[in-house]
Amino acid sequence: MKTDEKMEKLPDETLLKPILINYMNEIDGVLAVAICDRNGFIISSEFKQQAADESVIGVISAILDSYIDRIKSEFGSFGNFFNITITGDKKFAFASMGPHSILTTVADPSTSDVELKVYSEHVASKIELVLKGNEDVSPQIPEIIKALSKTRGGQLSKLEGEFSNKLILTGDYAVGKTSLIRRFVENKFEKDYISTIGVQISKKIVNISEQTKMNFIIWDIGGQVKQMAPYRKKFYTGTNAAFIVVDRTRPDNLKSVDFWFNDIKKQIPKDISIVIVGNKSDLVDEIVISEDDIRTIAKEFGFHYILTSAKTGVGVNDAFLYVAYRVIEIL
Ligand code: G3D
Ligand code: MG
Repeated sequence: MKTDEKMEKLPDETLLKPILINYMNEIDGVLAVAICDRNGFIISSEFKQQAADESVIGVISAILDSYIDRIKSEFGSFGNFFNITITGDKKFAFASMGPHSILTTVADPSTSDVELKVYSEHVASKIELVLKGNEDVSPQIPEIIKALSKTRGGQLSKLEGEFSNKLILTGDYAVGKTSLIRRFVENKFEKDYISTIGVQISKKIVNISEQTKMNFIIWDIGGQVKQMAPYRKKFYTGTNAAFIVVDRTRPDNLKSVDFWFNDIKKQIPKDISIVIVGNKSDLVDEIVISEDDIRTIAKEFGFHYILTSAKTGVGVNDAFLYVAYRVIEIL
């Protein structure tokens, strides 16, 4: 591993560092974090004070070197993955959410696996966005991630199995429902278009862990579904989770949360996982619905929210992964 090469090719390090530092400080047991490319070259790293020991980077390098070949053969250059290994008296978590990088986290062995997984997938998604050239990636960890990381008593083993999740996207016309789905299903992509009912169904299988698959069946409501009563039932039947998508640049759009929530409740008697998705967050100058506004209404209704941009990809993986985890818990 050539750690000495890291400074030369690092135009993005000023954007990466705050993300790493924020992440490291969020979980007590984390001692060090490093971003490598898919060949194992270290792009950026950070250490907690008590672990400010250059030997840690040596250990990361050594472990990654032996791990990289396995990653390449198992996942190719594109597959996302997450893995935890215990070596000596340290826990190592590896997460990759795209072709550019692998996030390695070195933690105390007592650190919760779920916490490591949920946070490092989130952070690895952000790093990919930065490496793709996005400059407006916030280092803040959204509350949705914090809430998720506390679930399951820290045990990933409880997640084993193959799961199916019918997720519906609700929200007014042109808030970005179709764009969010496109962004999420991007690489592995199968879709059926059922034009007769004005609804588009997309599928995507996500490997939650080596033992766990989530089969997303995503229903995209057409603009006319609001009026087409006979089709609404079909749209809602068997749903496990819903997004209520809001366009943050439209002054009155937050009011529609009430409409869509009531609509969901009328059609689906059981409790399902609902997330308010505050979309078009990239349009900074046009935003009229603040995070505070969304947080307040989410609290009122008792569900979580996330800020996204289908355009840049910010928050999109988080939104979908959140419902994946929640649905596994509910099932
Ligand atoms: P809908 O499926 O909810 O009706 P669409 O919405 O996904 O069709 O999106 C409506 C418009 O908003 C589209 O623009 C789309 O490109 C845009 N859009 C969706 N999400 C975002 C986002 O996060 N940021 C920005 N800047 N634009 C977004 P057009 O111009 O094609 O109508
Ligand atoms: Mg649409």
